[in-house]
Amino acid sequence: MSLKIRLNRLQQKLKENGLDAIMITNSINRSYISGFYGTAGYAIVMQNKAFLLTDFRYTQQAANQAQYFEVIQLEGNPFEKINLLIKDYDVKTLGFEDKDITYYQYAQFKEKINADQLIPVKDLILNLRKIKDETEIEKMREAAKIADMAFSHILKMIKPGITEIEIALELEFFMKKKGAKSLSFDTIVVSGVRSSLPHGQPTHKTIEVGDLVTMDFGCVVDGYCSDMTRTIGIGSLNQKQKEIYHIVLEAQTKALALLRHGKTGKEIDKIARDIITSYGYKNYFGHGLGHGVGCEIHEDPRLSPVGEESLKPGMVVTVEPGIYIKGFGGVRIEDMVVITDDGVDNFVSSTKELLII
Ligand SMILES: [Mn+2]
Repeated sequence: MSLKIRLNRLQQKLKENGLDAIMITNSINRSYISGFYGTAGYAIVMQNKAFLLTDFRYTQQAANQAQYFEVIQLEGNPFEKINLLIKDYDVKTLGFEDKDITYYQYAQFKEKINADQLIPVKDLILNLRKIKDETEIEKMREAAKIADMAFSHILKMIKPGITEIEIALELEFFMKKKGAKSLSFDTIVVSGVRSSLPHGQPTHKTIEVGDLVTMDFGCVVDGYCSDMTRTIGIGSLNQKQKEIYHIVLEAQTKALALLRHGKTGKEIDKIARDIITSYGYKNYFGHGLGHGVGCEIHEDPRLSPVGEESLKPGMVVTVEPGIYIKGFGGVRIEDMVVITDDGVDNFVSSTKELLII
């Protein structure tokens, strides 16, 4: 989808919501709508026009990237230029991103912006971002592919004696070498009893025979994140470790198989949760099944007991059940998929068979 279509979708929303204009301050939303990747500026979108106000450092870049926006250079007080636009285009109702700004900024807006009404828009643009277009999907597919390659690579390095931190650093180094701009989040590597920490940070603990090792990682390509988790065994695993692995795998596979548009996040979460519950591990799966991914690692929709939203083609979500037993260890398996017209397309291709290396 081109930037033009994104802009038009937003302008349509302005009409539906009775807004003459919206002032976009969130940098991710600003680049999503305009194509401008600079870190400072205001995008002001009206029903039939769009402006990007930024300072000298970025005006040239903005003119190149934000092809459907008129670029205005800011000097000093931004409110003078904003008020000029409000006056010239007779903007009475101006939407603003209430979830993005501080109380201080809001007070400034109220005092200095001359629109009749400042209207909070909540998740207006975030809601547009939920449905990914082909170009976004390709970027996420690439980011997932790099993570897949990193997993294959790390399997060759993991052996007793290597530390969690060394594994995490190697994953990160590898992904950056393959073209990732940054990491989607701080890489999680937890082993042995520490694998019961769903979001544990890697430590100097060494990997030992009999450990479960959970690795949760992802990278950013062209502004889009990937996310995957695999748990492996070292040397040999006991019956209970194998049991929880296979329960999590069954829950993950079943939820993926039944994931399709029209279902709610809550319904998909329940599929996985019911399986884990049926084996007696209800209280050991204490987080939601998955989340949307895009420019940010955690976006809507949520696949969780509170996910009321109906899923649609083009949404990209994770499916990541887990079982975590304090003092024993844990397992999580995570894929990232796009919802299609007839099911899902899985971006992650690393095996989910229990690997004991
Ligand atoms: Mn995730």
